[in-house]
Amino acid sequence: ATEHYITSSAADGIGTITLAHAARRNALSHGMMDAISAALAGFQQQSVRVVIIAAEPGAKVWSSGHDIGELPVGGLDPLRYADPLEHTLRAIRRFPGPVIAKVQGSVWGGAFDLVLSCDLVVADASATFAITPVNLGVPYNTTGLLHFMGRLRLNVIKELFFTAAPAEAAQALEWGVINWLVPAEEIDAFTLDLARRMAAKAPLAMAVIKEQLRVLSDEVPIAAQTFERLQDMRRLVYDSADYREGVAAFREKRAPRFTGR
Ligand code: KGJ
Ligand code: KGJ
Repeated sequence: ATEHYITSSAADGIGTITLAHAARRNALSHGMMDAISAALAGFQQQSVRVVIIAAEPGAKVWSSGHDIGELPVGGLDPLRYADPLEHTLRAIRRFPGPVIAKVQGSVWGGAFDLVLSCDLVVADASATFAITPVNLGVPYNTTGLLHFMGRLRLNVIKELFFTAAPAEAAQALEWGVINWLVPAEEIDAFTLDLARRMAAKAPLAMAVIKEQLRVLSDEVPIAAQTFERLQDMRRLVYDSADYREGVAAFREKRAPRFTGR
């Protein structure tokens, strides 16, 4: 297929990825994820120092999150290590320079995880953030929870996950999701200036500090048994009738009827 997912460009050490799949509201499909991962790999080849990930100007939805049409039903873990979305999150986290999310419009589900995987977040007042696995009956992955725990307080994480309600930009600023909340008419210039200032700094020191912070915040040691217990608990969820119902209800554009089974 020749679907067009993103545009990307690089100049003066700054790479920009623009999500450009409006028909699916920038859903994080396999195709979209491969495009972002390839753009990041290309930037690394070109010695890009700082990356900006944005949506197209005027987009009401920054990204609608995991492509729900690609969520597997029939006993498969929907958020595996090898999932294309997980691969892209790792590519962002391991990119050897700062990645800035420039957020205008609504951010849903896995796209919230993607935003938190960026190093800094600049947003305007149109930005909202929702994490929605309980709308679909998806057992969120442990790595993903750790991404939220690396940035937010437990009571905030719980409110976000348990309500699945979009948090407004001002709230997201207070909660620490956003570094800078700026007026819409200033966000492009502001973000570019921030990127330029970082792009002028020593790249090797920057890359190593980013990697040190990633390792220190990601690597939470737990016993093998404990991890396997969590995986078994998650399996009960993605094997459930409720998970199939949640995915079917989205496809059929109706409210899900959950039973707890
Ligand atoms: N995946 C697949 N297709 C999607 C998605 C998605 N996430 N979001 C939207 N689409 C499709 C719709 O099915 C429509 O298809 C089209 O994009 C426009 O959407 O009917 P079609 O044209 O064939 P829609 O809903 O008509 O657009 P809007 O009215 O502008 O609403 C935008 C919304 C983003 C509010 C809405 O599409 C929506 O609620 N999408 C789902 C948001 C969501 O819950 N995402 C989280 C997915 N879950 C996760 O990421 C994870 C990891 N999780 O654990 O749950
Ligand atoms: N180390 C050695 N000499 C210094 C330092 C320093 N950190 N800071 C100032 N000096 C010396 C200057 O070279 C001048 O020497 C004199 O002190 C007065 O400084 O020309 P000389 O008289 O022989 P200056 O720059 O004329 O004073 P001000 O104009 O008042 O400016 C003060 C500033 C603090 C803004 C400026 O000196 C400056 O930017 N200093 C460096 C600040 C800095 O980046 N420090 C962080 C160093 N790195 C670290 O601590 C670490 C651990 N690190 O990982 O990077």
